[in-house]
Amino acid sequence: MLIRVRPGWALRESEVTDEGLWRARRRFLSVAAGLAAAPALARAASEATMTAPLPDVRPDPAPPPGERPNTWEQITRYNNFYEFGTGKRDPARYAGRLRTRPWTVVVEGECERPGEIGIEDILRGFPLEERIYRLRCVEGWSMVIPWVGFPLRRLLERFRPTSAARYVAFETLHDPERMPGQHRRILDWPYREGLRMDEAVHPLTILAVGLHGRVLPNQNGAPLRLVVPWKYGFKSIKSIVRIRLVRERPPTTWSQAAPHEYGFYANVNPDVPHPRWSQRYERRIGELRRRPTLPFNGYAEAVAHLYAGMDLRRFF
Ligand SMILES: Nc1nc2c(c(=O)[nH]1)N[C@H]1C(S)=C(S)[C@@H](COP(=O)(O)O)O[C@H]1N2
Ligand SMILES: [Mo]
Repeated sequence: MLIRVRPGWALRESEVTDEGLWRARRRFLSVAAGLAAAPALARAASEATMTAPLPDVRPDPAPPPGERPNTWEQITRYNNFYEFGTGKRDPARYAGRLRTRPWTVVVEGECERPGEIGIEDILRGFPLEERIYRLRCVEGWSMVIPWVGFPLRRLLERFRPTSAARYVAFETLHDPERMPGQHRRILDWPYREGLRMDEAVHPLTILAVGLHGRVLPNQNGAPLRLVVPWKYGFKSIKSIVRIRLVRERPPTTWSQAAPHEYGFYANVNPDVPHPRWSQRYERRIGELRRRPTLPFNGYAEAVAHLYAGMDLRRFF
């Protein structure tokens, strides 16, 4: 969040009378005092919203060079999570009520051992790693987020996918009592996403259970959300309760709602504009300047081969 304060020294002396000058100085001093107190206050306020630390997190061995993660405050107060409202500040306000214990994820479909797994077993069962990733929203803003999670493929392995499993489909919890945004039919609930199997088992694809070394806050998709860093943010489905291994490409929420605007792949691509705006530039939350958007969100070296020979304008 940007707070704009007109600095006292911006007043030119010729603008003010003696009395005015005195008032301007006094204003300057109180603004300066306010600014000095601000970081401490902000720290206290943001500590109040912080979740518990996660133990035993292996640090990211390859953080993106030259990137500084966004703050806790920025990452947890500016969100898209339509189950709690369409405003960017709605999730921080309203997601707190969602109880994420107990929580069970069903894994079913084309696998030898369909079943379910509870969030406590997930937390115990997979070594947690930090992954500092860029997140690029289709709307044109971006952040750098230090996720805590583990590769999705580690979870899928446990259920033994068969060779018939060519895609993975994901669903968010559907419970309008706990997710009041679902009382409104703005989307076809539950929120659904999908990946091709090779995308799902790619080592960059993770399930996140935390950020900034702490338990994932509800507004960011607790207790378990997908993160696919080379795709637009909407692919990173939150608060997952069902994972289905399937033969056919599964329907996904945004490509169903507006098929001309959102495709199944949704790879970040500055060369393919959204029909209503360009995707060439992005604005990092907390900055004023625009940055050029990178192909595959900067992860081309790791993932471009997955799409060799595909027309990325057609398969957007
Ligand atoms: N269930 C669900 N998942 C969702 C969304 C949503 O509305 N519902 N929004 C998506 C969009 S558009 C973005 S940009 C990211 C935002 O993640 P963040 O709030 O953790 O930054 O979540 C994605 N996952
Ligand atoms: Mo997004």
